[in-house]
Amino acid sequence: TQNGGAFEPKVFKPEFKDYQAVYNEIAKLLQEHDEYDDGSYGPVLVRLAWHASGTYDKESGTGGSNGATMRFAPESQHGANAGLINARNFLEPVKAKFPWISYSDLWILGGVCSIQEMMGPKIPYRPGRADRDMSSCTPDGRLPDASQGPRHVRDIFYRMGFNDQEIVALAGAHALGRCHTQNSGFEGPWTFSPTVLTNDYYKLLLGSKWQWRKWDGPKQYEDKETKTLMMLPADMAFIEDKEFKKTVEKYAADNDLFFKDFSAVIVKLFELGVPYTDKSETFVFKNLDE
Ligand code: HIF
Repeated sequence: TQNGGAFEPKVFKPEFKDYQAVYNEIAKLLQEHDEYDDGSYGPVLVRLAWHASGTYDKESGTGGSNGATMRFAPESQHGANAGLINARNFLEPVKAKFPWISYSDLWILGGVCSIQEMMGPKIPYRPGRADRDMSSCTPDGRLPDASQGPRHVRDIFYRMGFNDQEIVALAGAHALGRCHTQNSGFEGPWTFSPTVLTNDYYKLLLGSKWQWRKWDGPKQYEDKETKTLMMLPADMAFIEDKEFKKTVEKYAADNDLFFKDFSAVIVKLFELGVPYTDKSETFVFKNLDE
C-alpha cells in the first residue's frame, strides 16, 4: 500500500490465551449464578451446544454448530429449543466482553466449559465457526422426539453420521440437568447429581426399576423406589434395544471408558459441519481451579 501499511487496520488474531480467557469468564459466571435450577447453568449450556450442533444433516451438509442460527426465528421457536433462551442470555455478557468471538464458537465453548467444570473429561476445542443469517436456519424436526423409541433415535443420529456405540456414549450426558414442564412438558432429573457428569445415567438405567409415571403430563418413566428420577421413552431405547444395551453395560461398569468415549464423541458432535482448514488449532483448556 501507499503508506507502507501504517494505516491498515490491525486484525485481531485470537490465540489460546484469548480463548482460555473466555473459558475462565464463563466458568466464573457459572460459579456466580448458582441460583439457577439445580444450582448451575451448566446443563442448559450443554443442551444449547448440542441443539446448535444436532441439526446437522450429513447428506446435504446443512445445519450443525456453524452459524448459530438458533438466534433467529423460526429456529429459536422450534419446540425442541424451548428454554434455551436461558442459555443464550447467560452468554450475552460474555459476547459483550469478548466481541471478537462468533456466537457459534461461543455457544460451543459454553458447552465445553460446562462439561469440564461439572467434573467431566477434558473436551478438546477447535474454534473456526462463523455466524450466518436466518436464511441458514434449519427446518423443524431435525432434533430427536423424546416420546419415541430406538428406531427414531437411530434415524436422527445416523443422519448426523453417528454409529450405535457413539449414540450410547453421547446419551450419558443425560446425567446432567433435568426436564421442565414449561419447556418439554416432561419433568424431573435423570440422576441424583444433575450438576456433576458421571456414568450414573447408565447405572440407573440398568439398576433401577422403571415404571410409567401416573400423571397428566406426557408419558415418561419414574424410578419405582424414590419416584424422584425420570427417563424419557427415548432414554429407555438404550436398554430396550439389545445392541444399545451392550454398550450401556460397558459404560455403567467403567467411568474412565465412558469419559474417554464421551469426550471423543461430543467433539465430533460439536464439530459437525464446521469448515475447518488444515491450519485449525486444537485447544485443551485449564479448568478454573487448575
Ligand atoms: Fe437431551 N433432553 N435429549 N440430550 N438434554 C432434555 C434435556 C437435556 C432428548 C430430549 C431431551 C441428548 C439427547 C436427547 C441434554 C443433553 C443431551 C430434555 C428436557 C429433553 C426432552 C428439556 C427441558 O424440558 O428443559 C432426546 C429425545 C435425546 C435423544 C436420545 C444428548 C445425549 C444425551 C445428545 C445430549 O447431550 C441436557 C444437558 C439436558 C438438560 C437441560 C437442562 O436445562 O437441564
